[in-house]
Amino acid sequence: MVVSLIAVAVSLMGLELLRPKRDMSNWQNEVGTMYQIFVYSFADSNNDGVGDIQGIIEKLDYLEELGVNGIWLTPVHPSQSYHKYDVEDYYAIDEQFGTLADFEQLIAEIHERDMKIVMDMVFNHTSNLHPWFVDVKTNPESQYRDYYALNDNTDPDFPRVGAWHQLNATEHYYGFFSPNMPELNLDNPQVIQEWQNVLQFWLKKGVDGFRFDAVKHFYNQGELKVIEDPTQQAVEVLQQLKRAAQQINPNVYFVSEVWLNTSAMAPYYAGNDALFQFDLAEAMIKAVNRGETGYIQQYVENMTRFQAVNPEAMMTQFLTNHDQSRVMSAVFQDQERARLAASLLLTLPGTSYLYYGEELGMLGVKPDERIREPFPWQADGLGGETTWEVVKLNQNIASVAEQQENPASLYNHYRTMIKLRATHSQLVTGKVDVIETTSKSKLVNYKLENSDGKIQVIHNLSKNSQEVRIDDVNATAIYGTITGGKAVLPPFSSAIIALAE
Ligand SMILES: [Ca+2]
Ligand SMILES: [Ca+2]
Repeated sequence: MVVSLIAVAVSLMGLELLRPKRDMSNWQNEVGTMYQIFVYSFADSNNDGVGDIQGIIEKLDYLEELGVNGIWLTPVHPSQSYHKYDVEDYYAIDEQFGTLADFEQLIAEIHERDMKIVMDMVFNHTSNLHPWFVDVKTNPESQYRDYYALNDNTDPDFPRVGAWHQLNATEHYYGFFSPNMPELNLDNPQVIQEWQNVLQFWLKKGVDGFRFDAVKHFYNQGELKVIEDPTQQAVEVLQQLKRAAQQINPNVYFVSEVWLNTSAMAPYYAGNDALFQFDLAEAMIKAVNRGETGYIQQYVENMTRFQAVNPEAMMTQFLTNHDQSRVMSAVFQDQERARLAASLLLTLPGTSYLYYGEELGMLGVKPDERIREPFPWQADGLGGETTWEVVKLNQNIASVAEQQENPASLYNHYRTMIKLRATHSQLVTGKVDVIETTSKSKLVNYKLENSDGKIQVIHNLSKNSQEVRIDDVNATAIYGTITGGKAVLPPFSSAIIALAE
């Protein structure tokens, strides 16, 4: 009798009873590793050659096994391009990718795995095929005219610098990236209201956060008649969006692409939880290519700078993304250096983002299509691979299935480091204390401490084996080797050490 009552209770309350409740306020502690999916290239469920939402759902087991805590999807809205950074409808899913029901299923299955989902939001511009812009183009009385940055040619005070395109016989519109991407007038409160509605729509569906595209272009000098402080104006836009988003989810996560150097990008933290550290990414690539140890000091300085703007600033590191040469190409196809790059990325506190395929050592150099090649699931090509473009650079890359079977694969190195991140909270939330970096020996050596204790991280950026004395006699190696009171580091390797004192 008791047993059956419990069974009824479980079935009534669904999974709530069986799973620990997700604490959305704890993004900082829970989300150590994120995975960026370029949707067009990732996984194809219906053999039309193009990646899709059901394909991602089918591969969630893969992502869970890799150990990542969430995914960032490149835009999924209807769009004429393959990358879909020119949106025609912010409330729908591109039919190449599936349906709204597919996307709702994806959200549910992500959450079932205690993972998070971050959507890409392109608010700097729309597609030229967006109904607002089509109306502006075809209707002189359009109510959407003030949604865009228009210029009637006759105003002598309006310098036409930058990317202006012909709207009609007398007017131009601004589009920094392309004529197909007309830029919005973010000074128009109606536009902000539209974006607030879009965010609330997706938050009600259960999305956990947003990655905002091209934020440094929100206010390009010259696109509107008066721009006094482009940084501050962009921050205010994001703050307005945040307030509206928090009405639906108080813990909504905002991460922005502000592709500027650290000092120029830091002020944007006033409107964001997280910003991708482009300078740091470059410094980490230099660390593995040239043995330059300075990235760790840069990380610490960045944190100080960001937290001065926003005390809750989350550190957000990555190596490369869909706009840059892939890591394996950036390290000249050197396997050891690629592994070291992964180790650097995954031993920094905060949220570390991987770009799909990085864990396989995929190659990629521009043009863009070559840094977004189909993901190789199986050597026979029958694992849900996309075929929208011919694989050129990655014909000889070992597939997921092959790398999973090989304990020495790059995939398994990524997996090991991601798991360490998940099991040693200091790697995600520890306070960084740099012990030493010596450019001569090419060693990076730092401690990470939080309420769970202290660990020490050492990276050998050189091609020589090195030893580092560990004073704590009770220290134990979590990763790597300690022998006779010394951490022993082969070339381009790392050690992670639990300290007792
Ligand atoms: Ca497909
Ligand atoms: Ca703009």
